[in-house]
Amino acid sequence: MSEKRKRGNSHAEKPICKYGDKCYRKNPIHLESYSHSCRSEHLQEHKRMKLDSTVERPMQDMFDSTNTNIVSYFLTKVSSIPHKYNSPSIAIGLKDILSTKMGDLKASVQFNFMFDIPWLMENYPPDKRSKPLLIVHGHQHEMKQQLMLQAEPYPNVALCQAKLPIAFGTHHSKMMLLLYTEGIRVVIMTANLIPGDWHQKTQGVWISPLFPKILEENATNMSEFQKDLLDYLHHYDVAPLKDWKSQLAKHDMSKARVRLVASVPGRHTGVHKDKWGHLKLRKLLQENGDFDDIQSWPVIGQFSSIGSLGKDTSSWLCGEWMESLTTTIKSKRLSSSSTLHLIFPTVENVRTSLEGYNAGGSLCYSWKTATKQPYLKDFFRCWKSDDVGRTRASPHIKSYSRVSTHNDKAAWFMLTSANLSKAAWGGLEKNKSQLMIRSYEIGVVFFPCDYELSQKYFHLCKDKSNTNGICLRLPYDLPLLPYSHEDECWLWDRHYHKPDVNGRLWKP
Ligand code: GNV
Repeated sequence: MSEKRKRGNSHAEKPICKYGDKCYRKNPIHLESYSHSCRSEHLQEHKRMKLDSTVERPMQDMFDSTNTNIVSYFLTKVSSIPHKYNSPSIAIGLKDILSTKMGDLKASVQFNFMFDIPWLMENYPPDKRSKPLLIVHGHQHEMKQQLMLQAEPYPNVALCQAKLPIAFGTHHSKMMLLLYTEGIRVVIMTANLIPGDWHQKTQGVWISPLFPKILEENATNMSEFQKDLLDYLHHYDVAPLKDWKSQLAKHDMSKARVRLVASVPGRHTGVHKDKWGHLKLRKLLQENGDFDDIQSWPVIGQFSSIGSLGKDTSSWLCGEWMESLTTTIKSKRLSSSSTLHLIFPTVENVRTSLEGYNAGGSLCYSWKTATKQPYLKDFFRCWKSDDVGRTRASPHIKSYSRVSTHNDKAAWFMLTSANLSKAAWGGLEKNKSQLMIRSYEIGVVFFPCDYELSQKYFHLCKDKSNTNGICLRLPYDLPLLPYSHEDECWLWDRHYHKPDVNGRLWKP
């Protein structure tokens, strides 16, 4: 920690405590020497919650970002890339996430889209494989039957079906709740619980700090993150998650340095309208995106599936969606100068990926949809990730960010399950009075001010050498690489005749 960072804001009478409302050193001497005033509700004066003194916390929690200046999300380990790109500072595997080093597991919940239950069980430590495991999925009919068959040999595994009341909705959310004797952790990620998603793809994982148990539950002390998470779980309206909600409420989540942006199916109106999807992100950006100089900064979106986005850019993409993603505290209006870049793999990206054309099975963009929205071509950029050694690890990560024109700073960064679709982010209906969402999604947004009050930007660092300010490692390289004249975007229902790295062709 540099002295510069410790001193904080020199304009204030007292230096600002860098932990803000999350500071737990509210003793008189500390309060005398540091200011804890903050601007948003999230940074309000924090009332100390009673910690359960009987619970021992590990000496050092590497997922507690209090003591680092690097934004704490991880990529999944990729087989057959140089070791340095799978180092613990960059990458994590499923076994690592579920390991006893993270805590002494008592019970867990896995929210996801795809499951291989026997394989998942093998990734839990041997002595934890009989602990209660709740699987939250969105499958019906044959898919549900298959899942039940998979779970049958495991008496500790319970299934919970999420309601999908609107057509074409899916349960995309990828989240773990890990209850330990020491506390609880929340993991939000982009990988399905199948081996192929953890082998050679680029995936993102956010792991919360260990949230300690509190003696007395106090709803008024809850962080926005915790309230939003409980609100999200509330929407499932199922008995097993009610128990988990009360468990979660008994933990102190004030150390989570992220905001939650989730989607739940429904037609959301009134006070509920800006709780979900792109309107939730818009609300967060109104509260936290407070600077003038980012008006011209481009938005970069990056995803593995593309839905039907309407007949022209104004239908949704550069209308309501971009309006949300370009929101700042001072302007609710879309600034005309904002550019949008959309990273989506080219056919050549897929052909030369570690998996070859098989990677294209997780890149869902159909010819029929693509022909209806030729305007997307101009926004497309190649997948390139040399900085983290993942150019050939096909992206299944979804991220959204606002990056400076000079490619050296970012105003915010979002890691989410949400692809580029109206089903995921929501679409305004009825004269903008309701937001219609089909799917369940969940993601986290990182803001510099949640790391250090005085910080307006993340510095985009290739390594740890830049120690001033807070570093963010993007999953892709900057500057972005435009499509060449020969490049076409990957469409998973076309034929490709040029052999891939495994000598195979693609005939879906
Ligand atoms: C292949 C995925 C996800 C997700 C969702 C698919 C599909 C499909 C096909 C992969 C996938 N959908 O992770 O949420 O047909 O929708 O990985």
